[in-house]
Amino acid sequence: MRTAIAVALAASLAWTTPAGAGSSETYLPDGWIRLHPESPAWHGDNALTDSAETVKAKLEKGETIRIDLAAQNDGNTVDQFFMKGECSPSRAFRITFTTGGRPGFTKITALVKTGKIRSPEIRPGHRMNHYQLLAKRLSRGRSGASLTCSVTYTSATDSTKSDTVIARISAR
Ligand SMILES: [Ca+2]
Repeated sequence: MRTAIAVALAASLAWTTPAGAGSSETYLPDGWIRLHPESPAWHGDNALTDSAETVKAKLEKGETIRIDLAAQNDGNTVDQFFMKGECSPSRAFRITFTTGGRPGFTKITALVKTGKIRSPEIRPGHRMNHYQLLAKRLSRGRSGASLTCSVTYTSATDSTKSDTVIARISAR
């Protein structure tokens, strides 16, 4: 009897609170980006437009720069974010996406391109920051060559909510 009541209650709750729709819950990924370690300040906090969340770097031949990627949950409920990275084609640079930190980084470039990176659950006001973009200028990269990478975070609950940060890399 107790089991039957519990099942009925669960069914009722499921019916009265459809996930993400028609409720007061809000979902909003807020992407951040920074040059590491030259510019410790994040760009893009509370910004949802490209111009406010773009970093630029010029690289010498053989030079590699690390760009840190993060996203804060600016919604009012727990959410997960999908992350997708896209870069314009260029033979002048090698782009690698990584995750981790100590004791080392793991390359996840192919997975980032698919957009199937899914964060753990993030509470409101908290953020994920375990991804990096590494850009290396190759020896064949001529001066003036450039490419642009965009990284988009999308709410796993409400796919209409997303935010994109941008890195513009050029050869000095
Ligand atoms: Ca942002």
